[in-house]
Amino acid sequence: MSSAFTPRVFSGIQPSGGLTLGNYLGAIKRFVDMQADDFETIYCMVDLHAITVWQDPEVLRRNTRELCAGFIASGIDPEKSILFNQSQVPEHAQLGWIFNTVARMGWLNRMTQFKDKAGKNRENASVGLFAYPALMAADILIYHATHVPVGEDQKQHLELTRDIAAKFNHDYGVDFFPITEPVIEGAATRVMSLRDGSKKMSKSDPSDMSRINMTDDADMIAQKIRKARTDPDALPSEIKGLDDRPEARNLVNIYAGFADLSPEQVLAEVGGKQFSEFKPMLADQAVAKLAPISIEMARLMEDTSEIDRILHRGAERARAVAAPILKQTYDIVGMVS
Ligand code: AQP
Repeated sequence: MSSAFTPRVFSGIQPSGGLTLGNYLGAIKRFVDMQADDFETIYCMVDLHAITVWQDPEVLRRNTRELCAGFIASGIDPEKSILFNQSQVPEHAQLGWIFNTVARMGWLNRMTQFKDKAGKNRENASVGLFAYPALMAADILIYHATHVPVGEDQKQHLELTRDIAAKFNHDYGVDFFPITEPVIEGAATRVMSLRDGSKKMSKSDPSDMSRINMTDDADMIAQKIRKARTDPDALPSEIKGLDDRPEARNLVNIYAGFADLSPEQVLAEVGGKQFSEFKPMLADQAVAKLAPISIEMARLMEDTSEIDRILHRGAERARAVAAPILKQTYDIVGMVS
């Protein structure tokens, strides 16, 4: 990557439902860590992405505000980081259109998230769902972001973002967009469903028992962990012992994510224990970390005017970065202004 670019972090989350433990460990917790490092940090509620699958307008409004509350309650400081919702910075959609002309059909056809989300009824999926990764590339590159913290499921979209930047630079003979670094780190980059260790934990899974929601109270968190699917064996002491045990591996990874340990370190501590002993330990960790966040989220949601003010101010700050980059892009492409 060219060193001409200022280190800048961008990432987003869809307000397509309530936040899950997957979003927390895979994304938000790491957003907070990067805020403390020497980066400019820009975090976004990607509402334009959310509507690629139909959303009830009232629910979308509530989810956007609740997501903002989740960011703040988890430790994102709206003074330090730029926090806003995507639709209020029109440069995202404008650059997204340019990238629709750069991305190739063949590239988008390979995206596994589209295949998973469109399911068998692909003919009936929205065009937006198909074009989603080009808009995601625009979300990142409209800020010349150099680092993007995400969960494992977004790896392919970030590779596409790099391909789009490289093709744009090549087609127009410039070195304008950075080749962004994905930051996929830690033990919990892919938190799995509590009911099925082969499926990603997701906000849109029909089973509420499959996930921990950031708004769940302490009793609910403990109950979901108690009922999480496992196997009858004790936990191994070595990581190899988790091979072919996806549910056991998932709970170990979640514990490691909360405790800021590696899975190896967790197994050194809990190897030999039965799940009847390990699950309460995990529940204690989860409740200690998540319950204060959910209480703070509820408090922030009591006065949404303060959230709206934060989003409005965040959008202004974001536009100040995005507008000159869009203008330069238009100049490069040949738009008369
Ligand atoms: N299970 C997960 N484990 C680790 N990271 C995860 N992320 C999501 N689920 C997990 C990360 O959270 C960020 C925001 O994701 P998103 O909400 O924008 O989209 P998604 O990945 O499609 O999340 P969901 O929960 O599965 O949403 P729905 O159900 O609406 O499709 C990303 O960094 C993602 O990697």
